[in-house]
Amino acid sequence: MPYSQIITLEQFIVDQQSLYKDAGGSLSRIFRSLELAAKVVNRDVRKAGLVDILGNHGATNTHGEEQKKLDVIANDVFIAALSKSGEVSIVISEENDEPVFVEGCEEEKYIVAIDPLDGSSNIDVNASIGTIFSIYRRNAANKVASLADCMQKGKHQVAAGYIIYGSSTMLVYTTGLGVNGFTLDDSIQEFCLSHPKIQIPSQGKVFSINEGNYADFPEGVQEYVQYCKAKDKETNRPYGARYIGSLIADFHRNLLKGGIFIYPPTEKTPNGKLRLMYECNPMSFIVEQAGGKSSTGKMRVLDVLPEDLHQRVPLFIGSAEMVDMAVSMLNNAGELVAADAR
Ligand code: AHM
Ligand code: MG
Repeated sequence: MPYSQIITLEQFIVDQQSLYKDAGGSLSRIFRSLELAAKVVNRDVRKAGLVDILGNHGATNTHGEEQKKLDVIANDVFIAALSKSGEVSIVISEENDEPVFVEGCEEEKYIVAIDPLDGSSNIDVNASIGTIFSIYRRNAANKVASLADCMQKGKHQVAAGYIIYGSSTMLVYTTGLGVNGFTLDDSIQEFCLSHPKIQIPSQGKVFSINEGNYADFPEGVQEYVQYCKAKDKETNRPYGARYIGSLIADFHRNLLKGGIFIYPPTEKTPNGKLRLMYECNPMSFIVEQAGGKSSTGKMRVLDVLPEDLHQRVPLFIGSAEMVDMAVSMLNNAGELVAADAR
């Protein structure tokens, strides 16, 4: 592409700034910090096999899971970059039990939630991983930031996005004005607009779910999986099954091509596995902005009022028609089978 046609992330954000509700430049400064951190983490991810940054760090996170070294690095890098932006009063992270209150920024307007390295079990096998972020405005009535400022419904996000460290590195984000994707051009170290105005097809041909847990799925989810695998020319079934085990990678593919990702409640994990604040809310904001849908199976994810920073919710997310169908089967379990039997 000729240099004159390149639109960098920074340029794009400056051009869009007047459209943001907060046109004071604060959000742009936060984005600049996220972009810098993304480049640093990208560099580390790319050399993960070369230097001793693979493997477990020894510590376990809030959820009792082992942290990988790269998780720790990514967490430190994003928190440091966001703290330095001067615009963020609190950073909450999937990897930290407690919120990080940024020193000297107690009165700043923004709160950022991050999953610094999602899908980290894929690091050792060189599959795609990513960073997820979500930005909220603080309650202006409170002079100083507090934990209560973090407990907001996802529909109040002012921006959300992810960076996927895949065969190329991309940053995809929304500020509520549609979804745009930027690919990192290694040669100039800039994220360049490559996927403008992303729209998810209303119907896809792919379903993504960890079918190994089938026996533990609710009846309605089992029925939906059977529906996806059944032959039917008219509706283009069976659908393809694609599951990487890295939410960002599965989500990103479905966003571009159409499809549904499900992490249902199971017997072992009645609220699913994914975290509301760090994974489900940002992805839900993005998918809705791209014309798709997201549900816990009972309600719109973005309407869930968080009770705990690290709470989990079941997730049905992707192409609108597929999510509608899956949720309706979940809630009408047994009826389809009964109807078939008649
Ligand atoms: P992580 O935050 O510890 O990496 O876990 C989240 C990941 C998601 O990326 C992925 O969708 C899910 O866990 C896969 O879980 P499972 O292996 O149970 O299918
Ligand atoms: Mg995660």
